[in-house]
Amino acid sequence: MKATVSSQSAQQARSSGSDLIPFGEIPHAVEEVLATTECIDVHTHLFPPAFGKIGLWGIDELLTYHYLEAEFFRSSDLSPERYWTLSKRQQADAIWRALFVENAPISEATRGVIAVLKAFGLPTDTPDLSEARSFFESQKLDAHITRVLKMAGVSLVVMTNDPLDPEESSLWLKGIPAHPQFRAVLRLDRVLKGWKHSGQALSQQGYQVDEQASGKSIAEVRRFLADWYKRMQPVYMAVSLPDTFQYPEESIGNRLLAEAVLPSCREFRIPVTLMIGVRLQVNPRLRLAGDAVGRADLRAVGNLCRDFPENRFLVSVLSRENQHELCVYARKFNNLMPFGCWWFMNNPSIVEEITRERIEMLGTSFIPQHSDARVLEQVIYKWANTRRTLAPILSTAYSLLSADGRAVTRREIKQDVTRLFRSNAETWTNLNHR
Ligand code: RAT
Ligand code: ZN
Repeated sequence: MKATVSSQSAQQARSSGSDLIPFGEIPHAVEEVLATTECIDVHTHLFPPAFGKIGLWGIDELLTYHYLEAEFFRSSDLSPERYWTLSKRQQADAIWRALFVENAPISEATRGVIAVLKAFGLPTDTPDLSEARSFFESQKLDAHITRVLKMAGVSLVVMTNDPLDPEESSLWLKGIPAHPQFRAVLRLDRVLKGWKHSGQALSQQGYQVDEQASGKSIAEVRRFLADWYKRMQPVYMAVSLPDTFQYPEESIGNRLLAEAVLPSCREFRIPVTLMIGVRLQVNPRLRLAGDAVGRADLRAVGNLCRDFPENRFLVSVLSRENQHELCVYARKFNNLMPFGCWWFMNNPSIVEEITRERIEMLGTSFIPQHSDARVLEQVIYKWANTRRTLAPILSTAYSLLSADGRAVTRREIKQDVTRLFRSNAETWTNLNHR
């Protein structure tokens, strides 16, 4: 990765001494740059209005976020089976009561709801949700999206789009109007991890594949990827992988990855995103909230980066124990871009640790965060938290640099934050080519 923006002007400013920041003013300068630099959210589960009900927003969705459902069952006697029979509104009421009224909402996910309510000037401590509900019900979605993204300091949102989800694929097949602030991602979990079913689904879409993915199946999967590439114009292809993921290893998924997905990514000049470390459904009673984490063997990442030097890999790992190793692999392979503090990692104490480690080992050559938002308004608190956590980390980095003998300029800070929040994503994906 090369430094991208305005390094010449930063050097000019440095040599004239005009823009140098006095030591004591570094924290303020960093905060100011973080607050005024819009970011690209490289992985979310958000959708623009054209996707209808698939796009989640509003107070009831915020409260029934699966991160909160997992916490709810720790503070309520209601069984999951009973909970799933309730309406969305009843579920939200039950969660509000258990986690926000009967207990102080001090966990990361509960504080997030409070921060969203506060951002809209709504009450944060009422026994019921009526005021919040009438506020959200009165919003027009298009304008609300624009407002929320502005409040979050997000200029562009990258979605997660599943070509084998019947509800979603029928929308794509009819044709979806492009939205200026959303970009697609071709998500391939079903194709790479459940060939038994997905092979049949591909057959139903007219591709001549067989159960073993043999014969002309690989060529047909490539045709499938090419058709969906044309339809979605995705900025990358993506898959989430279990902690047991190995490469090389003989499996249909690995063959499809090596012989279909990676060649297609090369052809379309887009990266592949690997999200590694999920232990699916350790408690199926909790449904979406029932997944856990396991430490992965990152030799697989090293092997892929080495064997496919013409491919670019965006990688996020779910286990805390894998984070340092990922940085080391990124130092060995410049076709590897670590990104985000994913899911169970997205807590301030862990984000802080991971981000310090990444800066110390990689400078600014990584993408520090994505929101993973499933409900629109979550971008408000998730990006506020990212900026809040990054501020002291960057201040410390520049203060150490200054103490070691080199003062920083405001432009250098701007350039670094722009690289972290935008340019790394822009140069790695085809975000700007549409
Ligand atoms: O963080 C989450 O919401 C998880 O449920 C997953 O969706 C994960 O982010 C993924 O994209 O697989
Ligand atoms: Zn996700």
